[in-house]
Amino acid sequence: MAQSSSLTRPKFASEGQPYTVFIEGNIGSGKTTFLNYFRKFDQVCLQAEPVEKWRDVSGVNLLDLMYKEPNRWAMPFQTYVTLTMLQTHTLATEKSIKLMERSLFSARYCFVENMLNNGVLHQGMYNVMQEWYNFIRENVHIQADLIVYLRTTPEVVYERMKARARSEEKCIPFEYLKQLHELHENWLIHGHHERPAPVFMIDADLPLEDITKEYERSEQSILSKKP
Ligand code: DGT
Repeated sequence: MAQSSSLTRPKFASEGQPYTVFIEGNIGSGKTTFLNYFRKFDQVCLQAEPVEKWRDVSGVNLLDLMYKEPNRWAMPFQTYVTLTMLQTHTLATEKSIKLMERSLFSARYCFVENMLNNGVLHQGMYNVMQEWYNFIRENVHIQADLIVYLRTTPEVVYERMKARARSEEKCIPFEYLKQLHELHENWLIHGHHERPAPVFMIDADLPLEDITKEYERSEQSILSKKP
C-alpha cells in the first residue's frame, strides 16, 4: 500500500501563545498609556513597541534615518520593524494574556501602504515586503484574539505629538498623521484589509482624566477574554 505522506507542518510558534490583544491607533493616540494601565494585572504580559530598538540598532538610529532620508531608509527600516514585530508575536509567555503595542498588520496595512502612496517605497521594494508578509502568514502562527483601536482625530494627535517633542518626529507634518489616520480607518473601520480579530473601539481623543472609564470598559473584555 502506498505510504501517505503529508508535507504540511505546524506553523512556527503555534505553541505557547496566550490570548493576544493588539493595541492599535495613530502616532500619539495613547497606546503606551493604555498598556501601562494594564501593568497592575499579574496575568498580563505587556509588550510595548520596540521603538527603543529602532532607535539603536547597534548604535544606529534607524527611526531617525527613516524620517530624515525616507527614500533611502524606509525599506531597511520596515524590514527591521517586521523582524522586531515577529519577535514579539512569537515570544512565548506563561501569562494567560499578551497585550502588544501595534502588530505586523498595522505595519503592513498602514505604514507600508502609506510609504507606497507617498512614493517613498518604490513599487519593487513594496512587492518584496508583500512577499515577506505572505511568507510569514503562511509559515508563522500569529495569534490574534482582539484588536483595541484607540480612535483619534488627526488634529488631537498632532497637538500631542508636538507636545511630547520626540526628536525624530520633529519633521512630521499634519498631513502625515492625516494619511495614517485614514489608513487606520480603512483597515479597522471600513475593512479594506483583513482584520485578524474583532475590533474594540475606544474614543482616545478624550483627555487623560476622562479616558480611564474607556479603559475600564475594555478591561472587562480583555480580562474575560470575550470580545
Ligand atoms: P502612543 O503611545 O500611541 O503615543 O504611540 P507612539 O506614537 O509612541 O508609537 P507609534 O507606534 O505610533 O510610533 C512610534 C514611532 O515609530 C512613530 O514615529 C511612528 C513610527 N512607526 C511605528 N511603526 C512604524 C512602521 O511600521 N513604519 C514606520 N514608518 N514608522 C513606524
